[in-house]
Amino acid sequence: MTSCRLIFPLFASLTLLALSGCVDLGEVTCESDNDCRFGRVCSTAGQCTWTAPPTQTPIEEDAGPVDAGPHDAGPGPDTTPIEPPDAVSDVSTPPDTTPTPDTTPGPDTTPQPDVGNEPDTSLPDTSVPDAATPNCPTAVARARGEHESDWQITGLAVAPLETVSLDATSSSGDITRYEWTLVSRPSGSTTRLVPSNTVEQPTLFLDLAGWYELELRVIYDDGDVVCDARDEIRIRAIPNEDVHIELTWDTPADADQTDGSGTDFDLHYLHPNGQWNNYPWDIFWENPRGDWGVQGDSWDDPSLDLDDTNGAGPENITHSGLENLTYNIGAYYYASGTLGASYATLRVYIDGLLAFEFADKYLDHDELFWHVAQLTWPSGQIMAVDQVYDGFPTAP
Ligand SMILES: [Ca+2]
Ligand SMILES: [Ca+2]
Ligand SMILES: [Ca+2]
Repeated sequence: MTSCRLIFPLFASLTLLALSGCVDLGEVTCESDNDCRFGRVCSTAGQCTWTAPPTQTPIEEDAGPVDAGPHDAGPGPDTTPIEPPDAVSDVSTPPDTTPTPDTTPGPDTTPQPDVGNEPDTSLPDTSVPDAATPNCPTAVARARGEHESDWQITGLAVAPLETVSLDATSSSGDITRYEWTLVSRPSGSTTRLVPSNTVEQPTLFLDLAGWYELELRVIYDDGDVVCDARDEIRIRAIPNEDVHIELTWDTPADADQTDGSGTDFDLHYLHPNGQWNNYPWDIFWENPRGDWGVQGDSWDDPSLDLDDTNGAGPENITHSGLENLTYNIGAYYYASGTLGASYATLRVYIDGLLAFEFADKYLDHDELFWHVAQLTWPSGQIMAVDQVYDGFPTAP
């Protein structure tokens, strides 16, 4: 009959059909429960019916007639319902997922210690500079001549024998130290930074004509972190007289030619009217200035601007407004002490430019006179003489 499909289909699928599919229950009507089989009872309507409605009512709705129907035929209902589709994917995935989790944790755990180490090592690296990061400095070197009020940052041109002021106060950032370096200077120069090369504003005496290159280094150094910056500035000492004569010397036996003891050379510049080592026509340490040219007019007078007595020089004579004459230039090795031989160098600048140089003239001992050159004006021509005398010669 149709009772199994029309009445409690799911219950049937869970109980009766589990035995052998749909069963003909036989009776249709009843007068008492005895007329009904399979544990049914006789209803007040006279029909055999189940006493207990299926307790799986919700399942009954979910299972639906369609699903329950086809599965009534076999034991499948228990195994097939939902599992197959799920199982299919489950079955297919296990081999796939199994190794996956196996490998996943592997790489997961492998990188973990790595990742754990990396931040451990990197963190302190980044944290240290972060914690102690200074404002690293920038360097600005400036210079100013004796007669100037404005600082120069790229370069400076002044006359020789000026004392130039240097300045690092325009540098910025955290600075714990200054270092000035006299990178280059004219050959024979013995100048140095005063009072030292580690102050913010040292000075530099330009003892010779030519170029002076300085480097400023500003430093931050707290013992752990060091950073610095550099700047450079060039200073040119340009003679501003018609004639500028320089004498320097190098005495090998003098271990320190910048200290207070050393050899003594004297520069001589002779007017054709005079004799060596006599004034008023020879300009030297005893006669540092003479009234040449127009009498009473100092503009055309030569002058010894620098006299050195303890090693290396320089000595310096300048002269403007020359008469149209030939002048003589010489050097006398005045005193060697116990230091012996020395090498003398003489340079002549005309209108600010180097016109003549005689370098490293060897003088074996003191009290030798070296007649170096003749200067003819107004041509500015300079001729080397290069004669050495024992003492001063009586005539140029
Ligand atoms: Ca010395
Ligand atoms: Ca001297
Ligand atoms: Ca004069």
